[in-house]
Amino acid sequence: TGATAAAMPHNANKAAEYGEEGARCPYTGAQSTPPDPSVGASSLSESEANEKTGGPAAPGVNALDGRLGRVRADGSGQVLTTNQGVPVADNQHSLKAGLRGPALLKDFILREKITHFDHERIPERIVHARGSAAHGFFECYRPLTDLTAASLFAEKGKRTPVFVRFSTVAGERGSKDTARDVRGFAVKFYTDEGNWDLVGNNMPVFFIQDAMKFPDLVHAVKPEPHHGMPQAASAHDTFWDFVSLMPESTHMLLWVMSDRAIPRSYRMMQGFGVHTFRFVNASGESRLVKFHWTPILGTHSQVWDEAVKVSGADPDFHRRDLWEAIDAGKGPEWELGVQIFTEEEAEGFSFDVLDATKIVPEELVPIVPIGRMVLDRNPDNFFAETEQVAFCTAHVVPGVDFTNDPLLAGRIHSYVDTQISRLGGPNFHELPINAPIAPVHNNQRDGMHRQTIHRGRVAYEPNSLAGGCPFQAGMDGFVPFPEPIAGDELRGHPEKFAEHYNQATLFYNSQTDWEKQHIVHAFSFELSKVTVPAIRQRMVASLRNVSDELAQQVADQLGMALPEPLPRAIAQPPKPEVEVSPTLSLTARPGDGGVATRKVAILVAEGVDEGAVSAVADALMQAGAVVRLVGQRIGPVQTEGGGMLDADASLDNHPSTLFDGAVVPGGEAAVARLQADGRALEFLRDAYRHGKTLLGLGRGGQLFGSAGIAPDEADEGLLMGGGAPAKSAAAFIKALAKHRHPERETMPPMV
Ligand code: HDE
Repeated sequence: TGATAAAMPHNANKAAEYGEEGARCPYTGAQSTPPDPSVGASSLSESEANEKTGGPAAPGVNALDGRLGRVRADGSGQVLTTNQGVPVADNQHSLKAGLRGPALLKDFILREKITHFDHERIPERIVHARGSAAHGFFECYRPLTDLTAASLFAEKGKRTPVFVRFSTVAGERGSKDTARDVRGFAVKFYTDEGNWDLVGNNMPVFFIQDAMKFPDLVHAVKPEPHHGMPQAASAHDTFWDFVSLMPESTHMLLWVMSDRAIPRSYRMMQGFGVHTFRFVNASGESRLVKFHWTPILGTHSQVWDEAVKVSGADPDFHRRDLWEAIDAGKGPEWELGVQIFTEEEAEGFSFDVLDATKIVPEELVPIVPIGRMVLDRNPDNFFAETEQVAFCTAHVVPGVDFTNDPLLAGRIHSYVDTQISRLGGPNFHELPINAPIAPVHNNQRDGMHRQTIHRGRVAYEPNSLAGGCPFQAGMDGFVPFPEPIAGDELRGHPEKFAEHYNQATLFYNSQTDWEKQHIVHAFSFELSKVTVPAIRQRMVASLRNVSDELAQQVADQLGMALPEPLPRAIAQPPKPEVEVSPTLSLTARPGDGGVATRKVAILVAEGVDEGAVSAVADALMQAGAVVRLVGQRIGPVQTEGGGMLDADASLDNHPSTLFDGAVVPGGEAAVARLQADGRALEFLRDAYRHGKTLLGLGRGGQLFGSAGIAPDEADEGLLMGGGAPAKSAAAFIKALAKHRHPERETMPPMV
């Protein structure tokens, strides 16, 4: 029909009105066969029992994948339609009364398109607005039935699909990835007994002890309300005003001012459940539990100057990193570990395990690995999956229960509540990304955007008309742990909550020297942005209760005298069990020692030594690293021997902050060109200053001298190779696996 229509005037009776041939005919798009009604059809029907009954997926099979497949749509080879499935003839022009006349109200196609567009945005999350997510699975190492009835921990090798979203906290949806901030680490387990959301962070403690203070904390850290600044940053008056008046936040401040707050990658950070939870076994016995995710790649971070520069060079740095690694088949993996202890043990601790500003040191209760999580599939659609996923701390399964942590109590309410306005009603659990794999049957009905078509006339229980169905599961269902409660109704907190500094000191004293320096620098930087001197004073006074060494250095950096320590809430703080915990240093978890997915730049210019480039590139790629040839511009580069290389990145579009290491090959002419290019010198200076692994081959070494970088035998990450490039490459790979060489840092930087 398309061909015939194209040859004919749109309205044979009014041919003259349509002007020249071609202007008048709406049927200009390619015509194709009508859409296949089965593609993209959404079915949440209960009758598809095989899809909804769950059960352990076969190893290697993600049960969620099949379920989401039923709602995927793909327009390839399909005709364009309205939302009612009516084929659209012309997607270029609105309907007008005459070519130069007014658009017509009856153009339902235009109106539908624009109306839908007008409503494309939903409210962003009030916190954790910016995030990235991926699919994967959790695999249980061994049955944990003695500890918990949770079905995902029932058998060795059992796999449960997961969807995991990482996020920053303070920034808006379009803000940068590399802000100094806490990172969210939210895991949705689609277990065969319902969804369990473990909504954690990359730091094991929190700023506040009680949910009552959460809106205040968030209002303080978000952009200041009068002018909406600063974006995705805590370095401003209102944040420091609030936290300096809340000594309970001090321990968390130490974490946030450490390099934990500027991770190299989502793939290289730990995750923590933060609160103390409960495991409950089938006999109703309960143990207290803390959850820990440990990345196989180790814990690695950026340095501040680098994070600042990356935020300009690639605001999507972490999103891209996660996406590319999964795309390349090298998805990240974490081990899940638990600290298990009894209530009696907890009572003996010098701190309260219901206080989310405290950790349970590993020296006190070791971490036992119980399973692993692999992220192996990127979402198909950012909005449908990453944006619409709704994590709720209230989503627990039989075998997992809460404690009376007063921060957790507020969260159990908040997350469900926020989804109702964010996702537009109480049926957000039916969105494909949120729908459990386990069957859903109850008498909840109706509400905005209801998908399920409930059959029958019974929507109540007890009933006889439906044979009593759906019926209560009894002891097979979720039975809350019968914790005895005694006490008067009152507002207040337990005694141990009043000790605010012991673990901040523990954290500071457990860091390496360079980590301590980064903490000093972070406090100094953030407080230097505060405009009211009294806030700075108060914060430094508080730091005196953590460490005089820390407080003195920060005071020096701020050009102020050391104030008197802030009065403590309790005069005689309890003596902590553990005073140094080396596991709190980033260096405690160096990773698997490999360089897979690490990014390396090889600087090339006309006249580069091609043999050296290929020897190093081959060795790096064999080790799994990602190699980019960075030229003065992208495109072909003639080599010393007359060959051709293709520079796939340039000094402009790929500054050194986007790489983990850099190599400068020889080739006299190439080195001379780079010596005359300020961008190449800046590239090396930044890479050096940020502790990256560097290799100069042959004359390539001279470029370092031009950049002001002196050879240093003691620096393991600064290699000058005079011999065979392959041998130098091996040394480079070994140094790259160490991630960074912070020992070379000086304050102020000398390069
Ligand atoms: Fe959240 N938090 N939070 N939070 N949180 C939200 O829920 C809240 C807290 C965390 O990727 C919101 O769906 C309260 C601690 C993550 O979608 C909201 C309190 C921890 C995410 C909310 C806390 C977290 C959120 C905003 C104190 C670490 C992102 C949108 C009582 C254990 C989840 C949403 C995702 C998101 C409330 C404190 C982690 C408003 C009231 C402690 C990872 O419901």
